[in-house]
Amino acid sequence: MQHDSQHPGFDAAREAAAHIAEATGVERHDIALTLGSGWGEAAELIGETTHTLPADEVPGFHAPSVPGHVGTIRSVLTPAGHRVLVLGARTHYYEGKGVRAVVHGVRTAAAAGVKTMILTNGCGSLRPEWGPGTPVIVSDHINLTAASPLEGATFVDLTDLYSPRLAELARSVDPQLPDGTYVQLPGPHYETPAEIRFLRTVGGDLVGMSTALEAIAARHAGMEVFAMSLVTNLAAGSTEEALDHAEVIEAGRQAGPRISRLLADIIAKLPVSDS
Ligand code: 8IG
Repeated sequence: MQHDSQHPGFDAAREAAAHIAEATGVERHDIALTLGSGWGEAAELIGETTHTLPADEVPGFHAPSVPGHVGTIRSVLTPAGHRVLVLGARTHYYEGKGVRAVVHGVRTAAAAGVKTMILTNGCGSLRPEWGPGTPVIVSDHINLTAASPLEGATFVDLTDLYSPRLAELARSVDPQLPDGTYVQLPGPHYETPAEIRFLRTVGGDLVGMSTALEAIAARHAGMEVFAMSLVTNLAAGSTEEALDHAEVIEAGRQAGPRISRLLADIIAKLPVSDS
């Protein structure tokens, strides 16, 4: 798809990308990776971090407001020679800064030359057989935010939004990886048990507060999208217990080494572009 660089939000992204190029000395990045809840350590195994920038020093980025989220932007060099832009600072829709702020990282990645956008998240599971610690490939989404990162008459095809090619590549690393449909809700509250029954009925497998809006913006910016969720909790009403954020952080800690290895292996298998 043609990169729609006239769309609102891309000027800010170009400014951020210019800052990153200047501060890291890396003119173009090949891959970008957004780290969600539980994925914080994943960048360590991918390669050598050559530069770390505090997120709030890069134009348009904000330090994250949630404990367990990482507030840096890193440039990582992989053994295969990929330059990976690791976005540790994600702005969530529930922060109320607007959808442009939510997708600024994704657009900055596109402006930095990125062709492959990898989105990760922590989420609730609508399937009892996918308990905390289960990594799941996102194969489709249902966007229930009632928002879009696209402004005006910007019609973008979302068939195959989540690249089947990259999902297949991930499965060549781990054939056991399940895939599912991710539902994005605005949050910040978790769901009621009735809402979870509703989401199962309409075809959701996973539920969270990120990723769908970013994936749409990534496709619009012309990038190939791969998304992976880490189940950190069974969705509301699935067990007797209440949901709390400490459980989310704990599931991430326990699954950390496995999902980090997984991501590193997937990235290692991506072809290195010659541009
Ligand atoms: I981590 O159960 C995480 N994020 N909406 N519901 C929603 N978001 C989440 C959940 C969850 N777990």
